[in-house]
Amino acid sequence: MGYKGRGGARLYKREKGNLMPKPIYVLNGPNLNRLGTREPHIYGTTTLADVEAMCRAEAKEQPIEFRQTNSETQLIDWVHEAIDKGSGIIINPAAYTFTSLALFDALKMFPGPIIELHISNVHKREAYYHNSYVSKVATAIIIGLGAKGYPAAVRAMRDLVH
Ligand code: DHK
Repeated sequence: MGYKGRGGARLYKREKGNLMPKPIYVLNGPNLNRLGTREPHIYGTTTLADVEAMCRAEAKEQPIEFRQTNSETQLIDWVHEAIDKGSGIIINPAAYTFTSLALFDALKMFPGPIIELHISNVHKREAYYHNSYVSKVATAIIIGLGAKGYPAAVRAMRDLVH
């Protein structure tokens, strides 16, 4: 078994008598719905729908919940949902990474592995992108691999939750 910290035993749910892996939650924050046309020199031209397809292909039989919101409240509510129904969280909180103590507090309650993801290398960018609240609770961080960071995160998370 991979991930032993934070109570890894919460990875499966019983469905019709069978043990089914709980889904990995892939959560995306504000403005990522504009991926593909949003500042392509920074974020590339891959759309969020393309990213979802790449994640589902990499996940294979592992169920995933792939979501995006511009709302901080909605993002926190999905973290709460994952606490009860998920095995792992991959999260690109976008700008909320650097502003939201509330999101940080929500993620602190998650008993499974958390991978923080950023498409761009935020450490090569403006200083207001340098202090991540989420990094303080993340198991691992993937930064600067572009859209390809997402399937890489799914591959890593599959190892952590199996
Ligand atoms: C996306 C954003 O929207 C920015 O606020 C972050 C992140 C960087 C990304 O690179 O995926 O700072």
